[in-house]
Amino acid sequence: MSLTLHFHPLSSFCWKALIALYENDTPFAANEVDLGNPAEREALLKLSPIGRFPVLEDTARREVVPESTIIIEYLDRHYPGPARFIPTDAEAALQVRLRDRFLDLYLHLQMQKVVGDRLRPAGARDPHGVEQAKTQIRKSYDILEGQLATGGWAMGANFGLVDCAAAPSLFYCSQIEPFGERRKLGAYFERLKVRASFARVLKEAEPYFAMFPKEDAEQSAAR
Ligand SMILES: N[C@@H](CCC(=O)N[C@@H](CS)C(=O)NCC(=O)O)C(=O)O
Repeated sequence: MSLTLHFHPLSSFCWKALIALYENDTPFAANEVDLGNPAEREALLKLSPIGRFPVLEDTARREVVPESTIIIEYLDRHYPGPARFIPTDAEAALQVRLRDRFLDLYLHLQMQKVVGDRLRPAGARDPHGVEQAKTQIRKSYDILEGQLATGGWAMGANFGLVDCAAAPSLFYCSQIEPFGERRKLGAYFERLKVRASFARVLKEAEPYFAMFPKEDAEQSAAR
């Protein structure tokens, strides 16, 4: 086995890479990284100076691959399985990358902003930034509601990169902002939750959910 994924089971961007690995039953070793442990943090920084996970290490090809999207593209190129994540048609691939960027930038990072604020000490919080992030999440929901079909996956019949990106961000975003009347979005999320790869990710994360930062009294009062 040449692949190791450096990850944490609660990390949404790690989920994105895990979904792709599970989709194809790609063999890999899972190295759980505790960023609170200085030695483990140092080891991750040696692999990737940005110090964030997921990071995929491939001893066969002597490659270290950071960034969830790039990991998925790398797997698609070098360890392909029945599920293909990027279409071979160049124009279709561009649309997939565009939707993946949209989900990461306008949904996933906005959710990180809201959750990250819960970890800040009182007095160093950014309620205005949190409100802006929530507004963006609602706008992004509306855009997705307009894009999604009533069945299938984000880009049609085939499960791909965009679905890997959507599942983790929608999971955590839905705990911040409910989908409300956006029925296509709600139904799509229900389909994602029962997809075997994502259901497995959620099951494995379950024992860690208590570690997820909750809103405190000051933050709920600011809502
Ligand atoms: N753009 C990166 C984002 C990775 C990222 O933000 N990972 C978070 C966990 S979800 C992380 O490592 N956080 C640790 C930290 O910021 O110290 C990707 O797509 O992989």
